[in-house]
Amino acid sequence: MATKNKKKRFAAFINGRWVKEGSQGTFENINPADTRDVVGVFPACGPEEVAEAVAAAKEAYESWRLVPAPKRAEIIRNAANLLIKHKERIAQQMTREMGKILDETRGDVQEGIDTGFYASGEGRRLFGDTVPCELPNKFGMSVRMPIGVCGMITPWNFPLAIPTWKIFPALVCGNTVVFKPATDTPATAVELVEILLEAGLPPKCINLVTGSGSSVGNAIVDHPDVRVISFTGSTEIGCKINERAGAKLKRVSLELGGKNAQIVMDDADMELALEGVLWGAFGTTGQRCTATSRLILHKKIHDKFVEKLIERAKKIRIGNGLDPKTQMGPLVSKAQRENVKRYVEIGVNEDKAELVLGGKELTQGPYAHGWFFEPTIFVNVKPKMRIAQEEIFGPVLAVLRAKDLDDAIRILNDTPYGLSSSIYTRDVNAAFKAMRDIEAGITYINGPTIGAEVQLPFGGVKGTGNGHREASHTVLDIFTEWKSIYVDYSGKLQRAQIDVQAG
Ligand code: UN1
Repeated sequence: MATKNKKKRFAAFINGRWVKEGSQGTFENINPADTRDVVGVFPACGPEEVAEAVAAAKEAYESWRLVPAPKRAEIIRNAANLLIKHKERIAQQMTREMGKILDETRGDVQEGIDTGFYASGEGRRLFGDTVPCELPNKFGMSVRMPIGVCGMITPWNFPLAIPTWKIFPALVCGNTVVFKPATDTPATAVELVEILLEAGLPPKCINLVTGSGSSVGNAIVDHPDVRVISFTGSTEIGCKINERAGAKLKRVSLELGGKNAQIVMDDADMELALEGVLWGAFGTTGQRCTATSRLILHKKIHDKFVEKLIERAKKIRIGNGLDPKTQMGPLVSKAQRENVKRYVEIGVNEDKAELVLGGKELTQGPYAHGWFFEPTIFVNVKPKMRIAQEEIFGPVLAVLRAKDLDDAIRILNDTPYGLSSSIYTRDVNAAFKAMRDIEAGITYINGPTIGAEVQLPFGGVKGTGNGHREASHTVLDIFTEWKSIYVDYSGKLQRAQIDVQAG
């Protein structure tokens, strides 16, 4: 990796202009695989820039909402095509920016492309209802209306896909956007905004405000002209956002933490289940909201499965994600690695689980300058232990033992979260029982907990969110408001049934 590079300056995009200076100075974006490599220097913005961005988005809304939805959608389709064109370059930069391996950053861009095509299709649907009216010569329908300025606060683990989940459908619906990306991944955000502009989006419809959560995020959440807040990140921050925005009756969509589990029953295809958990737990270095952080094994296959799992996890090739041979990149930042280390200590000391693989940071040789950590497995984990309850967001897998299907589902449900889940079994009855009884927004049968597709709703129950679902057509419920319209073409006053028949 390059040790010397000229620090590239990046800009925020506010009120139709690229702005290099932030009112709070600048911040650096560092390559987590090699901290000597500075990806770029970004403006640290604050409430002033947010106010300007919101004013621009509010002004743009007045004309954007009147552009026919199929035309708005064409711009999003153009953006998806441009993402195809620039996929490789964006993926390379994303790996440098946040560490996950190239195959995964390509996948991240692909998810943005898929979202673009899906959302642009909605420009020719945006279905409402027409329904019969109870009076003659009267017509009833419901239509989806845009809401206004939407504040999008996005995480670093899917630096392109997650912003597109929010921004693309919001724009198709006729809203305008103020976008605050995570401070670990602002370069990908700049790419996305450039692409939207090149695709033909009127500039003031998208505003990119880089900077910290405390100065930019809070200002967006508090601004009275931001009508919708869409946030993906930790449950802790999500709850705070919900309180602040809830006090102003804003619409808030939250996609928060997970403690996702994979169940393996004694009749499962063991090889398939093994591949599933290796991918689910250690893919993206365990830094997906949907990552498998618990493995619930039927007691009959427990020991053998653990043995094979350790053997296979040992062989995972860790390194710089830009190297095509690498299977697992670094953690995104020092803070993230400290957090993972802290949880390993909790597992060993407080919880007294048995650490059977990994548990250490990698600091020597090729790992000397990055935030690398070994794939880590704990066994003898009990459901109430902290490492079985709390989101770790790293390559740490807690293995639990179950007596039977009911016990496995009970253990799976026994956390504050409910995002993704999985069961490996060949028994169709067990599979259907799991589909019904698992408390989660997503359940996979014979597949890992990661890998959601954009045409199905994405989100979770309990501590994972507040009931909204991104992706699919369900995302439209976040970014539109229903309006019911009655057209009376009788030419006379007609009273509704309740008023005519009263008394
Ligand atoms: C996330 O982890 O925040 O289902 C999103 C998946 C991806 C999206 C993950 N399509 O694994």
